Amino acid sequence: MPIPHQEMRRIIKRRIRGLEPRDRARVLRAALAELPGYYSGPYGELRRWIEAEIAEATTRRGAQHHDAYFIARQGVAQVALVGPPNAGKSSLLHALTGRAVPVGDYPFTTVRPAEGMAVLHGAPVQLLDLPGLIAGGDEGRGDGRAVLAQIRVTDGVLFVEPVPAEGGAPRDVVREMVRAAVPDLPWALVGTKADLANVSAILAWQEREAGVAQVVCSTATGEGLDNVRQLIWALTGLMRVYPKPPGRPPATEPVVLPAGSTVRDFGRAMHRDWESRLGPARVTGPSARFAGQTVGHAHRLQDGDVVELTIKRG
Ligand SMILES: Nc1nc2c(ncn2[C@@H]2O[C@H](COP(=O)(O)OP(=O)(O)OP(=O)(O)O)[C@@H](O)[C@H]2O)c(=O)[nH]1
Ligand SMILES: [Mg+2]
Repeated sequence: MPIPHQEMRRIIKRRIRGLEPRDRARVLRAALAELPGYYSGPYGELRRWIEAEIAEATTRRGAQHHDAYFIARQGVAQVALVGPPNAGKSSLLHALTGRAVPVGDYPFTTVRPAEGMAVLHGAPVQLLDLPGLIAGGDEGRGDGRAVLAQIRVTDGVLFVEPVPAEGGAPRDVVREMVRAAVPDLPWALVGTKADLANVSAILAWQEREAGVAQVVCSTATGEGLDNVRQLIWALTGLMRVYPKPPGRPPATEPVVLPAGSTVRDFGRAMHRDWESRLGPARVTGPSARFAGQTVGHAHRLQDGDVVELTIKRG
């Protein structure tokens, strides 16, 4: 049972009182990482408040240098595009978010992290474009340490690697290094520049990566980009639940919750006072055996469910 959000805000305020901006930003980031993953409802408000506080702490003079590299999380999840130099990370960020970032046919085009929002199933997912990583980055080669520090606070890693045009290249050292540094983060793999590889090279790559959540794409032709979006959504571990007010059609805007959330979690995300006043709920969608099934508070919802809550008078 998470700490109620008002109490959480008080605790955070107390923790940052009197701190230098740089320490304040550090404490705030840690607090953000502890929050339940709701985007809407009271925890969503709390999240936005913390993000605004971080922005304020990091734009003050004196804090700038330390935090120039750090991109605060926005949207429902932050996913990092990670890979060797020249892999097509920035091209992919541009293709998925429209954000104009430098793209170049040479390594280390990207020298600072950039971000963009990919709207996936109506929910804003923040993608980070990071400088390329090289072997030894964990010992500080390139900007490896700073890049790994940013990866550590994201919600998932999307490894970006060109599909070897001739097939048969060895497994990537970057992947091994990052997975060793952040063993708990979920990850998936995108093979880029598919337009430069022939069919047998693509099949060989897919076969070598069998068992890994992976897709192949090309930002030059647009091929596979929808699959990349699906892969990112799955990586976030989030699901959409559509509230249905009694006697009215379901809302078009979903509430975004962590996968595995229950009716009780949904009620809490909808309104801070509802959790203790929940009556039975009616569910239509993937988690329901039939449309309008009546379920209890512990019922686990699934992506795409429509839920009608009954709220007892308080
Ligand atoms: N043919 C083809 N070229 C691509 C594709 N994606 C990227 N490129 C090219 O590959 C080169 C590197 O692309 P970037 O997006 O800058 O790669 P990056 O991974 O961000 O590189 P760094 O920032 O240096 O780490 C550029 O010349 C791109 O135009 C693709 O799908 N097909
Ligand atoms: Mg780049």
